[in-house]
Amino acid sequence: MGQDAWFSPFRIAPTNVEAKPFEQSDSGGQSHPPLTLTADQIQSAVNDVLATSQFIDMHTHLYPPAFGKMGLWGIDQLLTYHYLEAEFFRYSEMTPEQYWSLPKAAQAEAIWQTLFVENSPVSEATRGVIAVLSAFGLPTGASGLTEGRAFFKSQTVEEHVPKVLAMAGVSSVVMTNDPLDAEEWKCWMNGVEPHPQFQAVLRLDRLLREWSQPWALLAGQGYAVDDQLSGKSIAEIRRFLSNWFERMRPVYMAVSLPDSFQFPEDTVCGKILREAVLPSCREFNLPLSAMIGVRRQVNPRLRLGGDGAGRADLRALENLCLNYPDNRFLVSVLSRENQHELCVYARKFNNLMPFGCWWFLNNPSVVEEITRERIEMLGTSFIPQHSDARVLEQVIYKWRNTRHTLTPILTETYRSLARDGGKVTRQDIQRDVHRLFCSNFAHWASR
Ligand code: FIX
Ligand code: ZN
Repeated sequence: MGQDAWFSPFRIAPTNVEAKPFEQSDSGGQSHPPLTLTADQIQSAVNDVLATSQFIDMHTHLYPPAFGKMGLWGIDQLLTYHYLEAEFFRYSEMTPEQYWSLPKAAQAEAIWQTLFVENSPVSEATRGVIAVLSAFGLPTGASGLTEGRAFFKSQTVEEHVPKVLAMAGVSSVVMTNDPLDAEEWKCWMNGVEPHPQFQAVLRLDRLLREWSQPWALLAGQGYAVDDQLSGKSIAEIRRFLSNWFERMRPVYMAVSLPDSFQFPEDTVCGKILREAVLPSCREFNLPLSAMIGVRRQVNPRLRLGGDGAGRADLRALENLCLNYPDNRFLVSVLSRENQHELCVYARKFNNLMPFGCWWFLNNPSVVEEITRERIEMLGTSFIPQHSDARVLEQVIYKWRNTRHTLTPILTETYRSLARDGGKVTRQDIQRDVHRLFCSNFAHWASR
């Protein structure tokens, strides 16, 4: 399949501009300029546009059915999401070691009992499960999981996937694809069929940050590389990236980076980034997504739930944007303290696109603060959110919450504009929502 076809889901219908009742005119066929909305009308127009617009989910950990067991869905997976596992250990006497020794179904039951039966599910992640159950008409206050399990068991994944994406108002999702993951490698090498609603991303964490391990894997696959990056190693890493570009047709390359990330830096990571990844991104015209500020395995006993966050020195980002003007950078920072700086840098460098409220920031209070700041400093030239969903049905609650949080923010933004004497029409709101949640990403990815 060619690049154009692969990109086709991004070319979703331009803003839907049909008139709503309060905008209809009795012009008798004559065309009038779009109706300027009053302060009262702005809220319902924002509400309606957000509710009816399709979004691109530009960073997830979801997979289409062809990836088999890699694609997580259903009640047991929802309950064993690592956000909930971390919360579970705050309430339960069970040790992580005891928990990990249980089969998945028993882990899910322990989490349901502790976080949903014995305590009120008021955190963002627990409310998410409630919202998903409720969206499918399943009981939210049951003492066990029988009904939920029966429901998900009766679904076929091929029908369930598009249904869930439609329920979430998401036209397509972007995956996270690591060619150095054994299971994922097998899927791609078996010639997995592209799915029209799932875009690939070439994820480079292992390659960039753990070179002492994957170099031998690459060597075993016929690439002339060594642990010191000597000889032809860099050229061979570029050949590896080129082969995976051809195989995956990714929409960007991506890496998550620690709070201690520095650039330039005389390290293996710095050298691979500078001499292999950045040139390859230019060669294939792909943006590089840098997710900065994760502190991996602060508490290894919690496994995936054991990562933390730290404030990063964003001069590394400044150096990247300044010295590589022909590269495009999609950037999310994990520390709340780095958000304002990120906006300042985006005002300096138009090869920088801030995106999402990542992970520990994806809570309404923090999303609200960050999104207001971004609108005030960048207008609509950023990407407000991605879901980071790991379990399919999470897109339902994550995108619902995003729409809910965005409604008052956009309403106030347009009311302020109207107060300042500006004219706001429904068409303006549609154009802006489309930019924020679709075309800013689509244009950036396919420029
Ligand atoms: O690195 C990432 O892409 C992170 O989003 C994940 O590793 C993290 O575990 C997560 O699920 C955050 O939402
Ligand atoms: Zn992620």
